[in-house]
Formats: sequence, C-alpha cells, structure tokens
Amino acid sequence: MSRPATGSSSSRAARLLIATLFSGLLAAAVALCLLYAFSTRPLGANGGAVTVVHGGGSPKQRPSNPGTDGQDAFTLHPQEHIFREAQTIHLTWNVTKARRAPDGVVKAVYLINGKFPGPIIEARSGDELVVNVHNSVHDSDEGGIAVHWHGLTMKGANEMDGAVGLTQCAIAPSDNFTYRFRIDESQSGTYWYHAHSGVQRADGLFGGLVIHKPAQAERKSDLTTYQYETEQLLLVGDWYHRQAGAVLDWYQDPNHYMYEPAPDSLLINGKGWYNCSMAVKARPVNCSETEKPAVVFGDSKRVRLRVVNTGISSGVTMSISQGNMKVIAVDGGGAVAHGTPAVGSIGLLYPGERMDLIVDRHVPTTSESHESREEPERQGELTITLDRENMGLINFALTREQSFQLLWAVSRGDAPNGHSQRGQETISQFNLADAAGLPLGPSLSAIASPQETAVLYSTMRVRAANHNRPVGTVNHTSWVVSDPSQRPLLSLDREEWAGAIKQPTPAQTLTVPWFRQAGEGRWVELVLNNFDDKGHPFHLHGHSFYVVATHHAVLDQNNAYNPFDPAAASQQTVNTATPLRKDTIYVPPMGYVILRFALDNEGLWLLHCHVLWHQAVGMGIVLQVGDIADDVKQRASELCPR
Ligand SMILES: [Cu+2]
Repeated sequence: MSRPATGSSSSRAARLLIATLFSGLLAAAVALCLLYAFSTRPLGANGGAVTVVHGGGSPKQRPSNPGTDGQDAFTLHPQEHIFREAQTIHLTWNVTKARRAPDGVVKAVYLINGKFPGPIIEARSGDELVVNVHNSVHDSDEGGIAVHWHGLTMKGANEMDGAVGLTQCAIAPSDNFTYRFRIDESQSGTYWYHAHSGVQRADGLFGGLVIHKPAQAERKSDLTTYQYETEQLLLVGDWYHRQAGAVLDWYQDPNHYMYEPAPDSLLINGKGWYNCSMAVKARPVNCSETEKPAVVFGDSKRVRLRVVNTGISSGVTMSISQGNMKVIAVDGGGAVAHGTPAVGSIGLLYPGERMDLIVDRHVPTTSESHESREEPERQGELTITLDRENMGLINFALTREQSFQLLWAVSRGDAPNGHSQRGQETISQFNLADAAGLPLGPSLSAIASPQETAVLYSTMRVRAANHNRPVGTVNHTSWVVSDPSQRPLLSLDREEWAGAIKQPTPAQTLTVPWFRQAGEGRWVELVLNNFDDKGHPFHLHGHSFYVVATHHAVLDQNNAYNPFDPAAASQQTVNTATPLRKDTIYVPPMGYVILRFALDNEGLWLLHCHVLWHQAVGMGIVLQVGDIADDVKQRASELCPR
C-alpha cells in the first residue's frame, strides 16, 4: 500500500511565503491565510490529524434525506396528531405508472400523485380515512389495482381491506374507488399500505401509514415516555430491476425448479445505489450511477425510527456505526419488553414486518470529540444487509450489504450524554426473534383458555399437476386470483366460493376454515406448521395476534405440532404471560408458530406468506370469522361490473 504524499513541500512553501512576505501587517495576514489553507490539507505522513472529507459537495452541504420530494419527506409530525380530536382525513390519489430510476436503473414504477413511494399517511387512533383512488394505469396486462392497509383491523369495513378476489374486485383502468374506514381506537403504531392485486407491490405500489397514539392526560405521550423529539420513517426493502410480472414468470418456469429469483438491489425510502458495471451482460439494464442516498436524522439526540420492510423476498438487518438502537415496538405497536438491549445492529425484519426503534446518537469520547470538533454534524453509517435465505441462486450483480451515510443534524457544543454511549459490555446485535412482550394485563386473561383450536399446514412444492410449476398451499388449498375483475368472495354465497377461485391443480378445492362463533371474549389458538425447508413470514389480515410459541426444527424429529393430539399438547409450552403482539410472523423452516387472538372481527380475512413470489403461487388461505353482514356483502359487490 502506497503512503500518501507528504505535506512537506506544501509546508516548506508556506514557510518560504512567511519569510518573504513578513514585511508588513497586510502581508502577514495574507501569509497566515495561505498557511491555514495549506495546513488544513491532509498531512498524512507528517502525523497530523486527518480531517473528515465529505464525499461530494462542500463539507457544509448537508446531503438530503432519501425521498423524491425533499429532505423532510420522511420526517413525521406526531405533534400535529397526538393532541387533537379524532377527525376524518380525506385523500385523493391518482395512480399512474412511469419510468423512474430509483437506484439508477430505469424501470416502470407505480406512482401515487406522482410519487414513489406513495405519500405517507399520518393519522391518530380513531380517525376516519377516506381515500379516493383513481386508476390512471392503462397497461393492458395489469387488470386493475387495489390497496391493502397492512395491519389495520378494518373493523366493520371488511370490504375496504383491499384484497382482490376476496374483498373487492380490482379498480379497473379509468375507474375510481373510495376506501372509507375508521381506524380502531385501540390501534396505533407503524403500518403501511400496498397493492394487493397481482404482483404490483414489487413495482412500487406502496407507502407508509403511521397511526400516532393520542396523548394521555397531562400531555403524557410516547414522546415523553421514550424521550425523543423527532420521528422518522424508514421504508427499506429489496428491489427488482425487471418488471414484477417477468420476475414471477421466471420463478414459475419449471426450469428454475422453485428457486426464488434473487433481488437486484435495495432501496431506502425509495432510493438506492447500484453499481452499473456489475449488471449481468445477458440482462442489460438502462443504468446510470447515482449518488448514494444519505439518511439525515433530525436535530435531536434521540429519534424514533419507524422501520418497515417493504421488500419482496428478503429479510433485512439494520446496523449503525455510531450510537445505539433499541426496539420499543414491533408491527402495529406491539410493545416490546423494556429490558430489550440497546445495540448497534438489529434483525431480521421480514417483508411486511415493522419495528419501532429509539435511535440514540453516539456521544464521542474525548479524543473523538477533539477530531470532530470542526464538524457540526456527526457522521456515521447506516448499513442494510439483505438475508440470503431466499437466494438459493446468487445474483452476483447484487450488493447484498450496503452502507449509507448517516448524519445527525446536531448543533455544536451539545453536552455529552453518558446514557447513549455504547459501551463494550453491551450486546452489539439484537435478534428480533428473541424479543419478548410486556406482561399482559388482566383484561387479556382470555388468552389462557381459547375456546377454539385450529391447525394449518403450509407447503411449497413443484407440482407435476401444475406443469412442474411451484404451488404454495395451506391445508391443501391455494389462494390465487386469476381474474382480478371477478366478483370477490365477500359478495358471494359460501356455496359459490369453491367454484369462484380456480385452484392450481385439479386435486385441490378451495376450502375456507370457519370460526362460526365470534364476539368479545372468544379466542382461538391457531397453529401454523411450515412443511417447507425455508421460513415464511405469514401475515394475517383483520387481526393482530399474540405469538405464544415459535418452534425451530430439530434434526431427525417430527417437528409438526398437532394441538389435537393430547400427548403433544401436554408437552407443548406456551408463553401467555409476555407474548409479542404482531400481525406478521416468521415461521421457521420445518418449524411452527402458535398464535392466539380474539375472534372479534367478523368477515373474510387472508392469512398468507408475505414473500410476494410465494403469495403469488398460492401460499395463503382465507379464514372466515363469524357471519358476513348483508350490508357488507352488498357493498363488496358494488364496485364490480358483473
Ligand atoms: Cu413464503
């Protein structure tokens, strides 16, 4: 390794200048200016301190937050929502599709009111949302759009859940649909919305949805409880350069034997960075190198960062080089134990999952503060790593781990805060699978004795009966909607359902498990066995659930759990004291999870894998809870032309 050029020649020039110009006050001033100019260059071998050089632009120029419309696009505004009364929020969305290059590679991307990702919705518990969606996408192969509100229970508004084929037919080109629903008073946290028609989510039809928790008496709020001043959203996920339909075709091709297509890139808040020279020759891309997006944290010591995995296939690990992060909630505000360690790295967050973090900025040690005294903003890195599990075939053009500049907009002279120092004794990594919840209150005692029990078995297989294409199933049934314009199940009689949803193989019939009795105090234990050698993050619509057990496969054992087998049930332990409340749960390879939740939301709700390729080949099942009200059924059919 070559040593950097020494500063001796420049120092000598400076001394010479001083000697020759030291004849008057003005000359001396000029010399001092020149001396300063030379001495602030890196001194390298002379042993001087190396100043921090920002990549691109002047040191004073602050890189903007990722986002298409300025640096504050992903900064949230809790103060505007937590102190006010509940209200109705009217939004008008025009959905279009246009060529964009989020990471430098051109691709046709969905835009909502010209934006990718779509505009962030901020609301409070109890608000009513009225979102008028106009579909201005005229691609002949699209067949319409729909929007699902991921994590919201949609109580009393099953027909607004956005699941094409189940709760609505797709919004046809040039058509309108108005989503209207009230956010339950009990719900607050980090949510998101995304397409639930075809594979449009992978072409960018998604955005953030944050439900702020109203302040209690004496203005006590999350801001005071967790002592943060700013809140920011981070949408992070893998990204494919080809259009989603083409990627799905590739996945279903019998020659690819069920290997998941590996992503090409990753995006944070809709922006990324791609090394064009890595693009595979056989698959050229229209690529231009972009400046790496940076993350700028607000002007405070602690930030609440709401992280959503908006990706398609990969779990995500997030790390920061300075400071620490602590998980305070998962998914839609599911509280995490207060003793959860503050760490530098947290993962894995699977597609559809969210985590709320308190990020505490690094406080420099004495020597570091000396070096960085000239920097008004403390600089670090935020690193995103995509998990390999669904990358059986390696994409050599993918940079699986990427670091982005992380800046704290902190004013000069901030007093050090010993609390935020990441000491060597603290754990540097936190595994989200180890997160525990808070102790449940007495109002949730029903969790200990659910009246209903159900067991599901999920698989993913290449099927000869489906022309050697992959088929995902849950209890032998698949959820695939071949015609997005067809009337949804919610508008049909139960006897018509099996005929309405075509199955991938003739051996299958659509089955819909039915929890006939619903209502306050009625609970179910749902066991979900995964008979696949890959893990799957399952998402349940209309409910959040408590995860009372997760089983990781043990070699040479029968790892499935049948709760109806008294011997097995007597061996099984469950955590009903401090379970996590979630709406998306990773089921380990050949393992299982045991979920318990209240059957308090009547309707038809999907339970499906959130890896989009798995979902697209059928890995999902519809659950019926209670009865379907006549007016819901009526409204569900209104959008559909036939
Ligand atoms: Cu899956």
